[in-house]
Amino acid sequence: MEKYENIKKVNYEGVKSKNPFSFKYYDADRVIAGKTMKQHLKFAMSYWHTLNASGSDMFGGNTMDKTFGESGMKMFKKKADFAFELMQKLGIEYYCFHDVDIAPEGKTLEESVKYLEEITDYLKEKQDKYGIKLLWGTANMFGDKKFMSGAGTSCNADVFAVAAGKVKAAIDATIKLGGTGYVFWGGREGYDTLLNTDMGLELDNLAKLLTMARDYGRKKGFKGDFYIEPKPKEPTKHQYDFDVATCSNFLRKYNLTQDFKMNIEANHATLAGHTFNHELRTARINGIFGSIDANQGDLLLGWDTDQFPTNVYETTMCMYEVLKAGGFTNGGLNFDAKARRQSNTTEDILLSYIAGMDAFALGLIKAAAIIEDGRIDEFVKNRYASFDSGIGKKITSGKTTLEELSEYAMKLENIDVESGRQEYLEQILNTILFG
Ligand code: XUL
Ligand code: CO
Repeated sequence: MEKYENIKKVNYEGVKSKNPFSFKYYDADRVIAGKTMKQHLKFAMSYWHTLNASGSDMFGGNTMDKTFGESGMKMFKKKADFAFELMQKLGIEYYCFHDVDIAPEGKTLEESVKYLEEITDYLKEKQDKYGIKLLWGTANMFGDKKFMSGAGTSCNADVFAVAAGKVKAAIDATIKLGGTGYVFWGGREGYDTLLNTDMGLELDNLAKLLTMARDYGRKKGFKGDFYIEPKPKEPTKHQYDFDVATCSNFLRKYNLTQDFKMNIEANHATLAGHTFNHELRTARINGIFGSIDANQGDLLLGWDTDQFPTNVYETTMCMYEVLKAGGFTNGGLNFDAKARRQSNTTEDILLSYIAGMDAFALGLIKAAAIIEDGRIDEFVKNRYASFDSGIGKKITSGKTTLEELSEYAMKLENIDVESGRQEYLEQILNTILFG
């Protein structure tokens, strides 16, 4: 990695600019639908991809060096120095981390917690100096070999206890740094074969871990949101937190809906066979929309590629859902994304963030334009107009019975269902996107 001193501030220069190190759409203080772009988008840097991912894959080693020529705690301090300079140069005001992203791992939990305390002192100073905030924290409970059968769903009670200890320390770190969220991504909480799995016990135990985390956090004064991050597969064949609908059912069963919302990741949505906006919509209508892990997958590949998001159709429909949900409260847009293995320079990190931030800025502009234009919302409203009065109104307000509906239906002849007009609506979307 190059020295951060070489990174220059990235400014908004507009679409005509040919300067690769400028924003073409992201104009932080521009007001869209009543708020600045910065307030709407709440961009966050993911520590793991940006400071740690080094380009290795199943077939080859690192293509990037992110050690800063150091090791141990010294290296992690250098990473922090770089991270805060990078965020400042990009105008990113939030970041997210796992415990192991920010500090060395000790041989015991006790040793790891000591390192975490030392580095969070350092990060706190940096936050104050740079005016940068923590969006959310989490604990990595999937990397170490003891987590091979899961953490909260492990078959081994000692592993469950270590997981609980890690969650406690990561919640402490999150509170200390003023984070407004705490994430549970299901790591290896799932199974590879039911032949060796007690699914009922595993899910009950997972709920116990989440409940204890909630109780501990609240006791310590944490007022932010707890999040579950749905993902259907990878690393296990079947992850329990399959998608938003599955997680919603889990939260209801275990009485956790008051404190837990969804952290929705685009690439996880497509792995589940859904669109990103399907997942966002499902969360919105269930009152559990919380935060976003912004990235994109490759539909020709069957795994979690965590690419920087550049697909403007997706960012537009995402921001449409965010606007309709009333915007972020404790959540934000965390770039859970990494530069490709072949994009292996410091410049590529900057260019990746610029591309992702611009794609979301453009998505926000276009989403606001769709709402302002009104034709799509109006179409949907009119499509269901039969529920606004008469028998339809009786159905939606719960004031009818099967008998009454049957009697009503007996008298009906030739029912014409309105055209869905999909192509017409897609054409409207294109004219708004491309002018
Ligand atoms: C894994 C993933 C994680 C979570 C945090 O697919 O998305 O990085 O976001 O643990
Ligand atoms: Co994620």
